[in-house]
Amino acid sequence: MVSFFRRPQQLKESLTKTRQSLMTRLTTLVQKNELDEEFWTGLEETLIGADVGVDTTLALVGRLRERADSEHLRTPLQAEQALKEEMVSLLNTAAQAPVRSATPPNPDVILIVGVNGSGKTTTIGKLAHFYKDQKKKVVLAAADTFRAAAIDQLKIWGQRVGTDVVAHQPGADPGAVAFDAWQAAEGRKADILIVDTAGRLQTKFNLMKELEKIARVLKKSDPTAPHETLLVLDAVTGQNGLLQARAFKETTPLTGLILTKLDGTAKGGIVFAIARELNLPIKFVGTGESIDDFAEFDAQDFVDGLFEEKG
Ligand SMILES: Nc1nc2c(ncn2[C@@H]2O[C@H](COP(=O)(O)OP(=O)(O)OP(=O)(O)O)[C@@H](O)[C@H]2O)c(=O)[nH]1
Ligand SMILES: [Mg+2]
Repeated sequence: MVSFFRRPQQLKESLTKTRQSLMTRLTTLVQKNELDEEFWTGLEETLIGADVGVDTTLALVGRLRERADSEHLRTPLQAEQALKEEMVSLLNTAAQAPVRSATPPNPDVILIVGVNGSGKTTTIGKLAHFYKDQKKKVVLAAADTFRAAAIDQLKIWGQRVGTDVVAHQPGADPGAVAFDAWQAAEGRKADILIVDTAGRLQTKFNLMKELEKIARVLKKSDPTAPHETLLVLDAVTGQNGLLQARAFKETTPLTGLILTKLDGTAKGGIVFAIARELNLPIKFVGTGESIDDFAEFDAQDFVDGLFEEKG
């Protein structure tokens, strides 16, 4: 859709807790002299401890053991190097989704979904800022009409970033907001329309119906919209976030993920479980509460950030 800049240093800082937890254990392990059973078991425990998840850990370690045999790896340090390669390859395998775009003057439409509190509205503010930095014109749609505060929060982000926000009254039809916002975005020759949605309704069923309706209404204006449907996941929720993601994926055609609050968790290893089990690309990560605490996801930077010492 657009060309991205990268912020490896910020990503690395946000991974401090995960890196410390991982490296404390790994440093002891790689001091061993040989790749014995104790090493492999220790490695499994270390990865599970970083929330990589049991299945994904077993797959990673299984693959490493094969490589140790076929490539005659002898030392834990060699195995650690191979582990990094396997981790990058695992993350890149999931990141193959085709990029879809609108035909100008229609805007690219990004629908943001996720449970309440996962960081959707904050992420939309950061994303708008990210695209504005690239000289893109952005319009925001306040289609989370469930709470009055949600609309105000998006308006505040709009002011901060300097983008238009299309909003109706609290309780209004989110489909109508999305429709008006698309028309406004097209009329104002915006490049990108980002749609905020509710995270909690009376029931999960209602929430899924509402998301479906928003997508349907957008298609009235542009049958190719939404071009991206990104699920926002709070990294702090670890394995529980994975369950949420599965539930969304069953009913909503997702094109990728945004993982927030990486800075607040030692369980950044969840990224591997997510990439492997959901087979969805991770597009961005949230690395703090400020507008700039946001980075395009890059597998190599992520894995480097997990292993290297802060510098
Ligand atoms: N530390 C940290 N905090 C974050 C990050 N992203 C969001 N938050 C915080 O998470 C909280 C919830 O964020 P919101 O953006 O309101 O979440 P939401 O998904 O829109 O929530 P609902 O509108 O209730 O569904 C806020 O306090 C944010 O500042 C992040 O990357 N790091
Ligand atoms: Mg919100």
